[in-house]
Amino acid sequence: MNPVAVIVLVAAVVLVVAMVLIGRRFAPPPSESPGGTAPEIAAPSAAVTGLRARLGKSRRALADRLGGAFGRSGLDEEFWNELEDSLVAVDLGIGTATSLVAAVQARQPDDGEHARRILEDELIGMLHDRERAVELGPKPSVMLVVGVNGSGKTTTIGKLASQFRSHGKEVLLGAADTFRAAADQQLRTWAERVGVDIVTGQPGADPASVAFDAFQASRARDVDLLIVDTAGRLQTKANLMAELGKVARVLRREAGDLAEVLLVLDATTGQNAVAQARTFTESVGVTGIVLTKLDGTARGGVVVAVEQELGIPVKYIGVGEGVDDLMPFDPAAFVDALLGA
Ligand SMILES: Nc1nc2c(ncn2[C@@H]2O[C@H](COP(=O)(O)OP(=O)(O)OP(=O)(O)O)[C@@H](O)[C@H]2O)c(=O)[nH]1
Ligand SMILES: [Mg+2]
Repeated sequence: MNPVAVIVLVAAVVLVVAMVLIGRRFAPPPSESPGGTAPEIAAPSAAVTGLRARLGKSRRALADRLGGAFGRSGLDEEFWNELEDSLVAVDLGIGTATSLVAAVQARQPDDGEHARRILEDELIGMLHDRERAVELGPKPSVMLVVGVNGSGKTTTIGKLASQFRSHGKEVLLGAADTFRAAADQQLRTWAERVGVDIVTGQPGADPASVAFDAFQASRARDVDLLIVDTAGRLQTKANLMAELGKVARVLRREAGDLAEVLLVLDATTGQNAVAQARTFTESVGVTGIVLTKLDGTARGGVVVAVEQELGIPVKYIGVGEGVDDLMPFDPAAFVDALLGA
């Protein structure tokens, strides 16, 4: 080849390479879809993003277990088994997990992501249609708060008092936990912190008589809401459950009806929460559940198990130890926070 032809050829190659590079540099970013428009992805609401962050461990546990499964294109036997195992592991309970998997299967999803969306839909369906609003009745409304030791009753009462207070309600606290030393001091600290009054009894006094005194005080002071704290007790201790029954009876007799009997369940206890809910309901007629410590567990699914098996609505969830770490339970935000893509 003569030298001139070689130079022309080299120049042509350099020119082509340069044009390709320049073209890439200034090319528009690749579009997200063949049609040239980015797919619409709804931004999660503030409630969902906040809850996602708070649910920490529950969310990661489900995501870790299910992330791989949901990424699949083919849905074989192994996929369905993995899905069921994951749902059991986050404490949905075997019965609920099995019926959920059957429901998702019946809707014949095309792939893992489709199955995830159907699961979300089925879960929300299961949690739908329950009365979760906490309404105060005529003054004074009474809330009784019960549960096993350390489930978060006193802390929840502090958070509730703060919320009602910030909505302009006059709140009084009744310290009917006369059993544990320093229990009334703990409640008093909360009362001072949120700026409400408290009625206490002598250590060892009959909790029903403290509840009675607290109710009389709430009527005399014309407060909107009396919240009565009780000592933690195992649902298996019949004498302590009978004592609690008496507190509820006295308050019902005085107040006519109770605005709420809230059972505080610690989400970290997993499936035992269902047994607790059953016995407390038999003893005092629980009207709503507060599921605490959802920030520290990989077992958020117990929410669904409790509602499915007992039909008692979860009204609040506790997501931390701070005064503002109590949220009304919102099924859609909760399921999205657990399963959302
Ligand atoms: N992380 C986390 N901790 C919580 C939550 N709710 C309560 N706690 C903590 O759980 C512990 C026990 O809370 P308490 O409110 O004393 O529980 P209790 O049911 O009143 O306990 P007893 O009166 O002894 O039966 C405390 O350290 C609280 O700060 C929550 O939602 N998240
Ligand atoms: Mg307490």
